[in-house]
Amino acid sequence: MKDKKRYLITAALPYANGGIHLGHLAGAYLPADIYARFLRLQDKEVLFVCGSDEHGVPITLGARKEHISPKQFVDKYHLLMKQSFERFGISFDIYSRTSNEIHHQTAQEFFLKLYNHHVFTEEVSKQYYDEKEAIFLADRYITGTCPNCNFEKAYGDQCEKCGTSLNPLDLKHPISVISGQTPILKETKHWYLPLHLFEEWLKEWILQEHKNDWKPNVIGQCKSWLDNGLQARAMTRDLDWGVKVPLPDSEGKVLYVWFDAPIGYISATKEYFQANPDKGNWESYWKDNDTALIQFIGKDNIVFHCIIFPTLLKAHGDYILPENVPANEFLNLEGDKLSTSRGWAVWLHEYLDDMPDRQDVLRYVLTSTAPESKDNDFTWKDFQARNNNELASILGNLVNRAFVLTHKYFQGSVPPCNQDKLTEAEQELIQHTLAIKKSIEDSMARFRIRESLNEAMTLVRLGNKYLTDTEPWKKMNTDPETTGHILNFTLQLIANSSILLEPFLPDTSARIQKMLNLPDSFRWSDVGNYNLIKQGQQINQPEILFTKIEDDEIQKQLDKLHQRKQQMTPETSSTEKPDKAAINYEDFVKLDLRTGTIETAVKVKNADKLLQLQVNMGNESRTIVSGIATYYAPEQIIGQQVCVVCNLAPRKIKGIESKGMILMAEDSNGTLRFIQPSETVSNGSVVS
Ligand code: B3M
Ligand code: ZN
Repeated sequence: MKDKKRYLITAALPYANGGIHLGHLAGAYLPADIYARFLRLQDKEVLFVCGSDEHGVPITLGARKEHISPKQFVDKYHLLMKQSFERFGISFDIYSRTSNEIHHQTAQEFFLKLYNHHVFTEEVSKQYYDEKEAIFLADRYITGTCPNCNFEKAYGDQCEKCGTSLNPLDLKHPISVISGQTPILKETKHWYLPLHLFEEWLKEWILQEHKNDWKPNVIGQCKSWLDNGLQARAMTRDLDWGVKVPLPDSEGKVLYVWFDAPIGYISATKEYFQANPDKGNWESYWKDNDTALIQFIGKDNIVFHCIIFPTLLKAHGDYILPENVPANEFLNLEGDKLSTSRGWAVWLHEYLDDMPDRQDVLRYVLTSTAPESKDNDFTWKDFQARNNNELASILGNLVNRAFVLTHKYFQGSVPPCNQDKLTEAEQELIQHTLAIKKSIEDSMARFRIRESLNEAMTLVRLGNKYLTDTEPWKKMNTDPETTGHILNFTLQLIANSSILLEPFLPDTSARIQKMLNLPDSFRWSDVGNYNLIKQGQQINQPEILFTKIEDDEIQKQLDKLHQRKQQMTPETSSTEKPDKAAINYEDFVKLDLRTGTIETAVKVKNADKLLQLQVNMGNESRTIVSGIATYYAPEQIIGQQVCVVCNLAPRKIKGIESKGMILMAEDSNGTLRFIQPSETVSNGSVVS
């Protein structure tokens, strides 16, 4: 890529329908962040934008599932994602959202411009319609059998089994996701983007112009789309949640989410400069050929970013095109495909709760195993090994040894280094440092971020070897001058490493530089300079950069993963739980069900899940041991009225006689809640 004046870096706008998981991070956000930091370290003009994608069927279906409005739904997940990114240290200049007014305006203006230039074709066609719910069934509102592989749960827009992109009309046995009924066909009007008219241009632009600088996996996917021939695609939908189609007579129609979402990058840029007018203007980032637009995404977004969005930009005419779209492949988890619906995911917000000081460990592991050219696997064992054997034993160890020795022999004052008497090994190390710097620059330019990190770590490995070979601890008594020289050189090497590592491990790098007590942070151009720390400079006491991760911590994570998978499995099966055999009324009235009020609640010793309750049943107080401690804190339930099975034979639980059982409802994720009268009744009332 040619050097450009400024860089606009985008990372795919995540749907506000859940949290951020490790697959998201490895796919787009972490490489984008590393790239942005790398450019900033070189004093390039950079803007890094992202935000929540708050429209489309993933949102409306999600809201429906949680029984809240789409607005409440996106508010909740936008906040969760924004906070997770912040806590993790992803260095967005702005994290916006597509429900913002500025975005609606920008997307509508964009649509109108294309409409006025007659880019769209207007077509009336038959689409599936749910008569019971009175809505058209776009995209994921409809499932059916895939015409390609016969998978029975294919979506209207894609079969997740074979990956084929579909149209609802392609599905065999279509079913409405909302009512479960077979839909009818009904006419509706939409505006289509005639992608086939751009085919030749796209072939030239992607397969010729960019054949050498885009990643092979990206070129490969684009080629396959282009070889199969492109078809017109509807840019509007019959939905009531989204950006309204800005045309008369288009009531109930919104822009297709994949039309509006990429324009979100533009709106976010506008929003940034509205808030920071002194920093420049949004147009220079979107309309000046001296800006490189680099878009980081996961592989499932390739067609939208490499074919549809560029076609929209080209058709519009005012905008630059992406310079590169470095898409990553997928990250698997413990040998299995990540799946949020099956509970097979590691959530960033939970990781940060469990390991609040280990941001850089995750950055390191995800980068070392980045799925850059093929799918890759994240395992907790590998996470532990890379922390213990690489970060702690190699990087942590080098820094610790150099600092401890400098304090021990020179009271933390950097000893002199005789620059004229550098040994051959030392001169070679300086050459290596320069070569590594160059090699990282080359790798980063090709988005080989994993390789770049490995290169940076090579210098640290060489530093360890140097220290081990020169054995300064054996020389102090006889040759303090050489000892000082070696330690000075090692500290210089550590300072150089801290610059090389900054984009990858920003927190660690800052900690090292703080330990070195350096006032100003270094720039990329300082790499190769072995006189960064002045003789006599006082350094701070060493902090342990990486503590070892023990087996039990890893086991906890594995348990959590498996538990969640088990909890999530009933979600599909709970509604499908087989009906129990029929009973007579006589059987039912055998149950003595009554209401009672919880008067005291205490945790049962040595039993995480149990609470011992005293329940006032009107004419008596009963002791009941109940397995609800995971769902309720004792103080939370005092005074609550519940339903009790009174004639259940008494049972000893953990040595306590429990007389009765509290009735609970278990929801699809395994959470238990009390069954309660809608209004307070007298204790001992019969439930029937
Ligand atoms: N929200 C899909 C995703 O989260 C989509 C990306 C939009 S980028 C403009 O993978
Ligand atoms: Zn299929």
